[in-house]
Amino acid sequence: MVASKKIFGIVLAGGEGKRLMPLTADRAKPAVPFAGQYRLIDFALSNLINSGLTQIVVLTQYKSHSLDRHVSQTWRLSGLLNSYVASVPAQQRLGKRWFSGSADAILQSLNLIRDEKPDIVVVVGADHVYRMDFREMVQAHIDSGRGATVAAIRQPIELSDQFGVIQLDANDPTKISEFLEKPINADGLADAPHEVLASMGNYVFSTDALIEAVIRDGERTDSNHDMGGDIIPAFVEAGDAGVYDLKNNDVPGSTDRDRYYWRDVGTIDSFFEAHQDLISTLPIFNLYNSAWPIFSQQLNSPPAKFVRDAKGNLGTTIDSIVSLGSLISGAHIERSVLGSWSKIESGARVVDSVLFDRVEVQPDAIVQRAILDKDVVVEAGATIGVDHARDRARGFTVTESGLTVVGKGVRVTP
Ligand code: ADQ
Repeated sequence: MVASKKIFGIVLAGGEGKRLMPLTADRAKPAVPFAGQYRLIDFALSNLINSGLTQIVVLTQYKSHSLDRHVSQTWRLSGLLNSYVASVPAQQRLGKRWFSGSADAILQSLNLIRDEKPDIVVVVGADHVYRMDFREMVQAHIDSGRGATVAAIRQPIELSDQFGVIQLDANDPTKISEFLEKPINADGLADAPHEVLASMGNYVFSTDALIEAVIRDGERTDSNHDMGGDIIPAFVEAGDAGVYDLKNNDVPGSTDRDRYYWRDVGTIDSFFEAHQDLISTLPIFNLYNSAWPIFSQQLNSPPAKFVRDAKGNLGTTIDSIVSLGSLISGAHIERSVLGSWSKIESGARVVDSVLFDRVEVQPDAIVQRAILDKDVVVEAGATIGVDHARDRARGFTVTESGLTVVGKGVRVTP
């Protein structure tokens, strides 16, 4: 590990993800399926594991059942002494209350840090798609001698109100001089007026500095107990926060195309766009980089199978990702991502869509520009995404950009 320091990982996974409804109706945002075989949290956890961290806790609270199950079933670091990824639900150690914010989640989990006595704590969000080698960020943190280091990436200025926006010290470009959490107005960068430097919600702390900061924050009545809103601004005020720009990160196997990729898939539209990238011929984010694998649940499933239908009619599948266990017979699949155990039958069309696990599309049904949650059944001849007024009338979510989202287990009739 970096300079023989002991490093502890905390994944903040308690967020609700309201803007992803109905996909977060009964799962936490980090448990939302992505790219057929993954959950969003797999990206953060893969980055930490590939960076050599072996002691990682996942702090959960909101609708955490499927997240806890996924973490315990998938992320078993068995065999290595005292190596673990442990899902820790809110334990109400400091009284009968849930985490009031991400900093409170850490405050209520200090026993986990104290048990391990690390030198460094890496704190990351759980709902972004990216690759990052945290060893390099930890080294930069150690070299800086500061208490906190914030990972950052340039983002379009119009997204400022979704991110912590960083201003750098004029005399020392590694030091943060101002940190505004989700400002309505932000100043663009001197060399790129249409961009800001945004916090990725990933932090490296010296352990003592983090413990002191969350305890002090816990005593304040004027704090929302939020990492981005309260803890980082406190470090900045004390002149003790540095920045680590993702552009300096060199992940093994990455290319110039995907080195600077990071997506907050926090809305239905951004979630959909990230999938459209994956199925393009030359995607920006390359799932096939085996030098920095993204790990996920290993399903004990048969391979995906593509056949003509029983009458001999051919199907076509192009520009798509199809997960294990799927059966496609005489159907047309285009620019789509299909989850495990998809069943797409004769004459059906699935175009520009994202299907979660075990979706069934029966003969001659049409699914276009749609996201179907797991266990949805589209009955023979039914359509989704063809008539938006009708989709809304049937209780489906239709976004402004015209994507139809059908919640878990719904049976769609013609
Ligand atoms: P947001 O993502 O909007 O902004 P938040 O909702 O606090 O901030 O979520 C951050 C992470 O913490 C997520 O992974 C979420 O699941 C988790 N989380 C939220 N509340 C929690 C709680 N009570 N207990 C445990 N975990 C919780 C943050 C930063 C910004 C930064 C963006 C980048 O605050 O400064 O720019 O991330 O997307």
